Amino acid sequence: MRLSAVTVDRLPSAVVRPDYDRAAQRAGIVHLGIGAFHRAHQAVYTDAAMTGGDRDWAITGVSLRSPVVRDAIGPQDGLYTVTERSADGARSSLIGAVRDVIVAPEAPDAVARALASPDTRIVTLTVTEKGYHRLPDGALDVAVMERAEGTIYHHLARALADRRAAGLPGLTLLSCDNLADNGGALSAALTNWLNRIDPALAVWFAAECKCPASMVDRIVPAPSPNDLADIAQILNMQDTGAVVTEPFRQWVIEDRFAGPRPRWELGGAAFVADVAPYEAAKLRMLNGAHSALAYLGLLAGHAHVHEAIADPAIRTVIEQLIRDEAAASLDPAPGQGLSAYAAALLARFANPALPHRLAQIATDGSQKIVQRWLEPLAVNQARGRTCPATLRALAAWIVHVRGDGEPVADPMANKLAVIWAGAGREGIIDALFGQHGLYAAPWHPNDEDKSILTRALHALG
Ligand code: CS2
Repeated sequence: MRLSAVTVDRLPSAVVRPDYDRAAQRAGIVHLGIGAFHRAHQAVYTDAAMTGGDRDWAITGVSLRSPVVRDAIGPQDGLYTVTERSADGARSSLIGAVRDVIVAPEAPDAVARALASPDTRIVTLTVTEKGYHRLPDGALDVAVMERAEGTIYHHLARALADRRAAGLPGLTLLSCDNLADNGGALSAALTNWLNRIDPALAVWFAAECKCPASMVDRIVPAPSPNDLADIAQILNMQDTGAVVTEPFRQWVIEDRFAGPRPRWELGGAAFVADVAPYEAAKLRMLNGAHSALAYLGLLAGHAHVHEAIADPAIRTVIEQLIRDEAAASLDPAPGQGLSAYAAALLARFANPALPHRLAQIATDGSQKIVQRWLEPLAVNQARGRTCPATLRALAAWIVHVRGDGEPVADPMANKLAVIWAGAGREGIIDALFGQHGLYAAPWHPNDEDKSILTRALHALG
């Protein structure tokens, strides 16, 4: 038996269910990039808002590339479960917020119709760092845009033009990706693109749409076949769209919308005037530590986060990175307790009930290191502080992208391999981070940084 609108009543009573009339809800949200993270995060908050009485915020999910999610939850009428796992046990909830999944390359017109529907007021995005097609300095990679159809900018530009032509209101475009100032980054890149293709549309976009920033947090490993088998035991039926996650979740959203929004606060979201302090803390402390665990952990032969953080040599580096380097680079908001946050992160990483593959976190490092490591390195440098732990992590990434160990899953894998081949171990630091290096901003190593990096490169690689 498989989960669907027909079988849903046969779920065990311990599974928490939404209590609104799913079929009666109109779709107010289009989500670009519907993967496990969205299903365990924004969709859960939206479900809470509708359970709390909000109406017409059903989600149309869009997969920008693969049909996997559509095939997993389409036959289940959009239904799937979220299971929170920790040392204390497991708790499953049924999520009803997703109405439909469109596979963009198969049906670009259906994506355009959903985005240009009068019911749609919000577009949320989890398209990963590389989905923004930015160069290492943050500028839009216009060459890619001109070569390839089907990026977020193509879909959004078409939708905005359709909405303007139909006299419809603008949209709130809400990035939920791990980028610094994700809303500003999306707005700047889209404006750049619109100015190239239709400058009047850029003016309409600026007047009618808003791109609030948001900080999203929940650890959601890609579900493994074992996870799906465990969930089938709990549910007494198959759920091919099931996701497993930790009990913790957090969403801090800049309160700047172009129109109505669901009361995501009913699911625990916080609306604030300035997301930046929360976003920087999350990117540098959680994600920065995650990437460090990934590259140092893989080099030490570990497979999962909870195993790497249990390795005393790695744990020492991670604690130092989080507390003495990442936290030290921040300017926290009043009441934002960084030391409690650090302690909570270390406990979350140690969760033995949620195996999180280091190789998953190691993907796309070229797109992640700026906001996770290079920006805090630059701030600390300006404040006169050296960051041995972050530099050790950076050395582990440099060794990783040489490409002779674990496979390098990264849009810049080839480019990095070519740079390595040309520069060798003597020249690689300058080739990546020197004045004319690949990462021309925001950080260049000083002499002390270079000698720490060089020693670590020898020790690790
Ligand atoms: C991870 C994130 O894969 C990665 O790069 O660091 O997906 C991380 O699990 C989430 O941001 C947690 O909120």
